Parts: sequence; C-alpha cells; structure tokens
Amino acid sequence: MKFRNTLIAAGASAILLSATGVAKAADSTKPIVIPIHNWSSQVVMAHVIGGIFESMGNNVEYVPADSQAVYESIRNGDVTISHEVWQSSFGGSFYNAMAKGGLIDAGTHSAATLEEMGVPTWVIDQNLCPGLPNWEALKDCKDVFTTVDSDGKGRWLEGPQSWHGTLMEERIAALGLGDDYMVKYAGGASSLWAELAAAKKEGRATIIFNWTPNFTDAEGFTFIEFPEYTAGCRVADGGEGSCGSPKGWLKKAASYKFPKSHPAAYTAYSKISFSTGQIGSMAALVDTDGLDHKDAAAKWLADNEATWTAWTK
Ligand code: TMO
Repeated sequence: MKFRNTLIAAGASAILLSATGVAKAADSTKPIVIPIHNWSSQVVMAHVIGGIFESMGNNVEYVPADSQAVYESIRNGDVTISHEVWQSSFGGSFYNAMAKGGLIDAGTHSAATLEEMGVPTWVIDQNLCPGLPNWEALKDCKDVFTTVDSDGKGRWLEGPQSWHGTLMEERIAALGLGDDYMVKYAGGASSLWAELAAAKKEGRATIIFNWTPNFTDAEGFTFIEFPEYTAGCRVADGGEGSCGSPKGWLKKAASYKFPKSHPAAYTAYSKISFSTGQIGSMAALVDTDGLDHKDAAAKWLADNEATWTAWTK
C-alpha cells in the first residue's frame, strides 16, 4: 500500500500525513521567543538554538530579558523558552514559576554546573593564600585580596546583583568573615574577565564569582570549597547561609504552550543536551576569540552539524 504526503490546510494550522500515515501537527508560524541574558554562553546558545529552530522552518524572535524575571514571562507565555536554567542562581525562580502553573521542565543538559567564588589557579600554584581552595584559608589572608575600593578588607568581586541578589554578602556574614571581607558587584560579566586579566598582569591575587562550564575552564580556575550545600541552607530558603553553592544541574525551561504550538521544534528542544566542553566552547568563541555572539553561533552550528541535526530528526 502506498501513502502520499498530504498537506491539509485547516485554518492557520496544517496537518501532515507522514509515510506511515500518522498525523503530525505542523509548527505555528508565530515566532518562538528566545530570551537574551548577560553572559556569553547563554547568548551564543540562544542563537544556536534559534538557528536549529530556523533550520526546521520556524520563525524566531530574540528579546533581552532579566534572568530571574524570565521564568514569570515564560509562565505568562511572553517568552517561549529558557535554555540555560542554572540551579544555583535560578532554581528558585524556575520552580516558583512552575508551582504557579505555566512553565515546564524540558530536560537537563549533560553538563554539570558550579557557580561559585574562586581564584585563578595560578593564585594557588604561587601559594598566595596558603590553604586555598579550603575556605578557612581566607581567615588568614585578607590582605592579599584588598583593593583600592575595599576599605582595607579583602574583596570578593561578585557578578551583577541580578544573578543572585545578596547571596555572597549573606555567606560572608554567616561564615564569620564579615570583619575581613566585603562584596563588590561587577557591572557585567566583562568586568569579571577584565579583573582576571588585570590581576594576572599585576601578579596580584583576586577572588571573583565565576562558573563552569565557561571559557575559563581552559586556562584554569579554582573554585573555593565552602561548607557543603544542602537544600534550605541559604538565607533566601530560610537557612543560616553558611554554605557553598550546589554542584548543580543545568535545565531547559519552556512555556506549557510550546509543545502544542510548535510540536516539531519542541520535540527537538527536548532532545537538546549540551556538554561541559560544548558550552565552554560557545563562551570561548566570544570571550577568548572575540567573535560577536551571532557569528559565534553560526560558527558553532557549522562546526557541529552532525550533533544538532540529529536532534531535529
Ligand atoms: C548564571 N551564571 C552562569 C552567570 O552564573
């Protein structure tokens, strides 16, 4: 028996009869809305995933979005996905939106994550603060971490406050480090990387917020080992705050409408899983090689075609 592919237009939507005769819903022509945040891998991956959707015939729109508020926007249907849900920074907002209804968990990347304060590994190699990466070593070496703007205290250069609020200030207080250390917030991720480069040039120790996967995995960055994270240990979750960050997951979120409006794109999205090396290289194309985010995504797609086309089938 022979079947022919038959396209039946039914209002705005179409039904495709495949070779097996199983009806498949075609994707809506409405744009899939992808958020743009303020760290490199996320922006490159936005364009990588957008490029995958476009290769399948979908329309895509990119919108700048706050990385906490985006989960409420997804729940409301204004944004379609969030493709880098980092457990430490965004797990709370992700599950809050899910509990209110309207946001779904579309799977987990294979990369494990850590978002934590740390030092470039040469600070350890040169023994500038003996005992690191154990956090207790900090008690005896605030002086190597002072800067002109730190009031005689050791400085922790945090990321922008939009990522995780006053988490590190609370941790410093809870660990009894408040007399010796202070937090300064970077205006953007590029200030973190500028500080890494300046400290290296000056041969000066520095503590910055950083994460893995990132481009810094390649050169060597050592995360400080704080008391182990447990559920509820943070002040924001009702705890004392004297804990480090979780060895965490990296999830994909979607609007509950997405599987219905764009079933083919959603099916591909649910299969997407990036590794530590893949995400690190997306960041490196921008922060090490100097490409802009769109060019980095185009290069990544061209260099990894076999990987991503498998997800579209
Ligand atoms: C969410 N981030 C990767 C910046 O920690």
